[in-house]
Amino acid sequence: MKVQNIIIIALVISFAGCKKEVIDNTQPPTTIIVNDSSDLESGDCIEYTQYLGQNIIQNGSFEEGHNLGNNQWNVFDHVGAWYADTTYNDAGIEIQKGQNIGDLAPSDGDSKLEFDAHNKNGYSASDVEVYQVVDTDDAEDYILTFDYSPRIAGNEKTNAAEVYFDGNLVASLNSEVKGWQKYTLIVKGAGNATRLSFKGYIDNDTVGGYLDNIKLKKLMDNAEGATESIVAKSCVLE
Ligand SMILES: [Ca+2]
Ligand SMILES: [Ca+2]
Repeated sequence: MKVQNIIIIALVISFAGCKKEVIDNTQPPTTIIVNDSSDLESGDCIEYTQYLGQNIIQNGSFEEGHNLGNNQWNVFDHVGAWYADTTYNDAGIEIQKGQNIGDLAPSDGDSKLEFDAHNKNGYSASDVEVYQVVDTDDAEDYILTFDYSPRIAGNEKTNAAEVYFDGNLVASLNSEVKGWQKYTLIVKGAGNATRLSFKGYIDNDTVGGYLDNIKLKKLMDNAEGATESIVAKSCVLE
């Protein structure tokens, strides 16, 4: 195992009532064992090194699965491992490629997804549910990260979207201010064929939220099998 890099993020997990091994990021590392949270009060936080497994999302940046040229867009039934669920809405997946298309550069690479796709290529509606099925370890924790931005400023509904993991709503996305926002969520693995989906709010006006840079990584108990580590922060929430 080789720890390749360290990313600093603020990862907030409630650990009330749990045992947690705490390792700070000094060299040499010091280890503190918190046997219980009885001496911690609401609002108290600790930082520790969290090891992560490899990213298991395929094509999470939407760079593959289409043959778009620079500053082109189109609507697809699937792009790589991402598929449109037409039982939600009769909409395909719109991908925009280029740094100067759709009034916002991608947050990663050259391509991004727009939730409110154009109703073309045979689709009658425009707001898409896009999903990917991944294999996760049942009941294990994973960190889900992605970037979201509205396309339209000053509209309280048209950019809205929801995120579901294994059928559970895990985030509601909306904003009236254009610009990428990074989301970091902890989700629970649900075994083989776990479904991750993103649903655009149905108004079918062909403009809506943008999505890019989706990753899903297992929270590892220790460095064995990990591919990177982050400095995480746990706080007593209640
Ligand atoms: Ca991208
Ligand atoms: Ca819309």
